[in-house]
Amino acid sequence: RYSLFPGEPRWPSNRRDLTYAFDPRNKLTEEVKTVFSRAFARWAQVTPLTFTRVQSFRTSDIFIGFYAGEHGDGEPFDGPLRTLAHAFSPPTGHFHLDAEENWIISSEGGDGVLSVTEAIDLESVAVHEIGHLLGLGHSSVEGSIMYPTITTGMRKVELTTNDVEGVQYLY
Ligand code: TQI
Ligand code: CA
Ligand code: ZN
Ligand code: ZN
Repeated sequence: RYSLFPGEPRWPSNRRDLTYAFDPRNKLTEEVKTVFSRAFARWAQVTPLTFTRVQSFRTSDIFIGFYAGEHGDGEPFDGPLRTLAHAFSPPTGHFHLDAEENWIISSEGGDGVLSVTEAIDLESVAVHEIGHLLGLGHSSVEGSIMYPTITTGMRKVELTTNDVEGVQYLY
């Protein structure tokens, strides 16, 4: 079963067209930014929400950045592995990733088994964290995107029925 945050926070009905921006200090490549756009598209497909990338980091709804260690929100990152990323419940929009992870971008249609150990698939984490940004907590259904486990080198990006039910309850 999916879960929600206490009080069931969600983006309000007058804010269904959401914008996102990357922290300009990160200087991310287009390849990395494309991974996030694919992750947002998976959620947009099953909800009335849209996600548009904008340039202005200050005025967007969702703020994405890679940071190392303490980065100003009292939830420091911890170097390789353990905590990989965190996202806050709506309508906060902060989505932070640990800059010290060995992030990898696996190809569409890859078999999900990579020889790189201790590497974390960026798109898999992005799809999971966007679930949190939209108001989903963790799911008890093994294999769902919101199930709280991920294996290094593993690609898990397809929403399951349970994830879709959760987000469609909210929106
Ligand atoms: N970060 C945790 C997570 O996103 C942060 C967290 C812990 C959390 N408990 C929470 C967020 C409750 C919201 C509600 O789950 S993490 C996974 C997992 C992490 C974990 O770095 O541990 C993924 C990041 F567990 F699902 F695999 C991404 Cl996919
Ligand atoms: Ca870490
Ligand atoms: Zn943070
Ligand atoms: Zn989580």
